[in-house]
Amino acid sequence: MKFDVLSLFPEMIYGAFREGIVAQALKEEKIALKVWNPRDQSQDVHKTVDDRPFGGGDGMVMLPEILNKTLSQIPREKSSRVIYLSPQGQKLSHQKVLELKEYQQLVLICGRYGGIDERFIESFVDEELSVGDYVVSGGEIPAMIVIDAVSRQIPGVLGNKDSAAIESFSGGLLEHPQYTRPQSWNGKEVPQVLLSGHHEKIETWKRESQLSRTLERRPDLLVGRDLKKPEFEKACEDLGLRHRIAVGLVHYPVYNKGGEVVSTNVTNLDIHDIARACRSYGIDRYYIITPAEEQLSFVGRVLEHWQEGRGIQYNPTRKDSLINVRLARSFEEAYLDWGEKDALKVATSARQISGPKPVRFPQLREIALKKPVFLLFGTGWGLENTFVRSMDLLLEPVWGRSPQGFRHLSVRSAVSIVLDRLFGSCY
Ligand code: 9D3
Repeated sequence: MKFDVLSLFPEMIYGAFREGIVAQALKEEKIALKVWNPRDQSQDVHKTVDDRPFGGGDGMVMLPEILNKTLSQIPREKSSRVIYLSPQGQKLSHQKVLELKEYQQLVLICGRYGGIDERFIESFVDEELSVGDYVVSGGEIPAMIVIDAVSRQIPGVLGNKDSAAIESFSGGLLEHPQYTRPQSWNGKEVPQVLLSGHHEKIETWKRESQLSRTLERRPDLLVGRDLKKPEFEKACEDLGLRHRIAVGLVHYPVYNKGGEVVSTNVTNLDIHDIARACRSYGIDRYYIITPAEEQLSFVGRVLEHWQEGRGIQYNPTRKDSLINVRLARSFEEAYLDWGEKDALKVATSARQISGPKPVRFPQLREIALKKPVFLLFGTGWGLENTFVRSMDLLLEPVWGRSPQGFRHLSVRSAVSIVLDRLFGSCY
């Protein structure tokens, strides 16, 4: 791997790699590094490399032609990528590092001042990379981060001893805590299992610490992983974290078209489709809530048909999708039946309603790892206002992107979208 860096401060880059793992790799020629200073291409007496931005604004903008001349000097390998380090770029990740290590050459452009002329980016830059959502003084330190992270992935750069570290982020988990001598220090002991010499138990302990640390400190890293897997369930259990979610489909009190508070009819589609969505997303219970006796007996007959009656022969998987379905006469009854005493009551609504604390999807995603959540959906024209005000939180509405502001999802669609946003694995 060859790294070529365009920078007004070559000594920052060279200096960083005079010691350490990357320095060793340079010495052994496992990688190569050269810094190119745009100032060397400047013709005038002042060695100008930048100018004031058209349209005004802070900082000075690096001149495109100077950058072009500097870039043209660099001998290029067949497989080469030009990267501009900038706050506007994609965020660097382990995935990106693995992608970059496949090139023979990375040309890293460091900006200073107010950035560089956009036309140079359009003409010569393959991609822009950021190192995170905070401001640093220039592209040099971000370029060093790229060089360091990519170098570690080049075969032979890490000794055998360290090469396990290559895995560290691929596992997608944080590392377990480390201990060294003495066994007892500052009144604290090294965990007994690490001294036991029992290899298998030690490995289990390490894995469990990784899981519980990640759950506690970086639940975002677990987005998209199957938290219902036994090892996660155990780690969650140990920490008192478990996805405990109930969904309630409320048929009373809800509004009708005319804004009156009514009790709606239960529909066959809502029974089955929402049950299947709930099963697919690991929801513990799906309550169909209606005070109307004839509605309750209708649902009872439907459930009986698929769970015990002739429906079993017709479609055996229906039974499985319906095992978490329950009937309740009111929300209170459902809440008591579920038995999660400190469950958060979370209403959903397409309308903005004053009262309960609004909560956004990413927030609720994290809350749901720590507390049981009862999610309520209204049929008809939505949950009645005082009912919504009796809840702990109001989930933000699902915003689509209809240019005319059309926003009339069926409750079945809304449930699926909400479940996927809260528990789905798109990232
Ligand atoms: C007028 C300039 N600034 C307004 C806030 C924007 C700006 C441009 C360039 C601020 C800092 C910088 C220097 N930073 C980088 O070049 C940079 C960077 C960063 O600041 N954060 C995260 N990743 C990166 S990659 C390059």
